[in-house]
Amino acid sequence: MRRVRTALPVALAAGALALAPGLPSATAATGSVRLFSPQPELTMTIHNPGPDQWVDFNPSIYLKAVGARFEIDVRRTSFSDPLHAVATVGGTPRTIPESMLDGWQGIQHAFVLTWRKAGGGRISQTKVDWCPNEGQASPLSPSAASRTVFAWGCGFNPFTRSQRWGVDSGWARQVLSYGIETPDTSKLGNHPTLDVAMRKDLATILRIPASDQVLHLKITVERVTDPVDPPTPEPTPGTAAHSAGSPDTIAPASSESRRAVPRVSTTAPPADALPDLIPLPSFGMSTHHEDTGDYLDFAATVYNGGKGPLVAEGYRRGSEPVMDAYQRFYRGSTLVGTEKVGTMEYDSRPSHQHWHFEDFATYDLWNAKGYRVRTSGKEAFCLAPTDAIDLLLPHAAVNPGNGDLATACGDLSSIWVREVLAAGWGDTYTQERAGQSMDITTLPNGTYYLRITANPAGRLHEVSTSNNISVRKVLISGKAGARTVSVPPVGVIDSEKIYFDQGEAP
Ligand SMILES: [Ca+2]
Ligand SMILES: [Zn+2]
Repeated sequence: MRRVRTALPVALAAGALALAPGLPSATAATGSVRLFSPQPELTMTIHNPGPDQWVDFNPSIYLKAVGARFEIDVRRTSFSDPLHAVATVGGTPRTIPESMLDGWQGIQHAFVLTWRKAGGGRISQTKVDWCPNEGQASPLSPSAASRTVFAWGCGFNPFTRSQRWGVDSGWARQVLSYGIETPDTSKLGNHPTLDVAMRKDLATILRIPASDQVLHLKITVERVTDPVDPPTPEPTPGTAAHSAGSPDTIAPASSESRRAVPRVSTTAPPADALPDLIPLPSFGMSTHHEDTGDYLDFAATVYNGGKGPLVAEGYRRGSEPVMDAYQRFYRGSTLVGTEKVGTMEYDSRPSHQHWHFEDFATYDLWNAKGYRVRTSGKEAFCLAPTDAIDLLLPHAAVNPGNGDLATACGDLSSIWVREVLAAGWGDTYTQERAGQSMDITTLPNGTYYLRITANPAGRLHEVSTSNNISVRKVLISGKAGARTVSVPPVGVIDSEKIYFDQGEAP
C-alpha cells in the first residue's frame, strides 16, 4: 500500500498571475529575495455568517528571487547528527540555526500575522510555519527559466538525508495563501488590516531590508448568504471534452502500437550511470489484531543514492500477464545501456491494478539469537519517487517531475510500462494488512530485528550491494489480541514521534 501525501489544496495556473516584475537593477548584481503581495487590498468573504459560516480569504503573499537563485540546503550527515541548514542569497551562504527549523518540514514560526481593527487596535496575532517549497511557484517574466528546479514540498520521511528548498532566479513562490487561521470574525469589523512580518532573525539571514520585512494589507470584509440548495450546473453542450479524461490528453492509438523489445547491451552497464539502492531503517511501527491474528505493521523506504536513475521497463509477452523487464541506463537524457533483469507481473488486487517489478525488496524479522523467524517473501512494486531523501547528492534529480523519464505503472491493457526511481528519491510502502504485515501471533515477546533487503536477487545493476540491508531493532510485548511494539531511536532520530506527530496517515 503506497503512502499518499495530501495534495496541494489550491493549485493556481502559473500563467494566472498578472505580475509586473520590474526587476530593480540595483540589486540584480548580487541577487536578493523580497516579500511582496500582488494585491495589497484584498476582500475576505464570510459565507453564511453564523455557526455554519465559512471564510474565503487568500492573503496572496509571495517571495521572489531577483538576480540569483535563493536556496536553503538542509542536510543530516549521519543519523546521529543534527540538521544543518545553509541559506544562499545572492551567492552568500549563511547558516540557519537548527532551532529555527521545523524539522524537515521547513522554518518554524517564519511569519507573524497581526490582525488589527480599522482604528489600529490589535485583534489577534499568530505565528505560521513555512515550508519554502510548498506554495505555487511562478516565473516573473518570459525571460525566466520555463521550469522550476525545486520539487514541491519539504521532507517528511524521518530518515531524510538532505533537502533543497528555494526559489529560482526570476521566479516567485507563494508563501501564504488559503488556509491561514483567521481571527474571530465577529471582531474584524468591515475594514481590518493584516500585517505579515517575516521573523526577524530569518529576515536578517535572508538580508531582507527592514522596509521590506512587513507587508501591510488592507482588507474589506464582505458577508454573503449563499442560496440554500445551489442547483447543480447542467453540463454545457460542447464542453464535455475538457472534463477529466479529455480525449486530447490521450496519446493517439498509433503511438501505442507494439514496441520492439530493446536490444541488450553487449558491454557492461556504464559505471557513471548506475543507480544505488539503499534501504532506510523501517519506521511507523504499530500492531493490529485481525480475526485471530496479531500483526506488526511498518513502513519501508528504499531510495536511490546512486549516479543515475533506476529505470525499469516492461515489455509484454503476448497476452500473458507478464512482462519481460529491462533495466535501462541514462546519462542525462541519453540512453547508454540496457540489461535484461527479470519480469514484471500484473497485480490485480483492487488497490494496485498495475504492473509490479519483481524482486525489488524483501522484509524479514530476525530474533535476538540471529534466526530468521518471519519473512514477507518477495515484495513487488510499481517503483515511483514518493519521498525526497537525499537531494544534495551530486547526481540527485531535484525535481524529477521535470524530466521526461516518468513512472507509468500501466493497467491490464498495457503492453509496455516504465518505472523510475530518480537519484536522491525513495519509494515508501506501508505494510498494514494481513498479507503485507508480519504475522506475530505465535512469536514470543522480546527483541527482534526488522530487516529490509533491497535488490535481494541481485538482478538490478547498481553501484554497490554492500549497503542493501537495513536493520531496525523492534521490541514486541503485550498479550495475545493486544500485542504492542516499540522501537528505540536511530541515532538522534525518534522516527515514531516524527512520523505519528506529522499525522501522515498511511
Ligand atoms: Ca545498493
Ligand atoms: Zn502496486
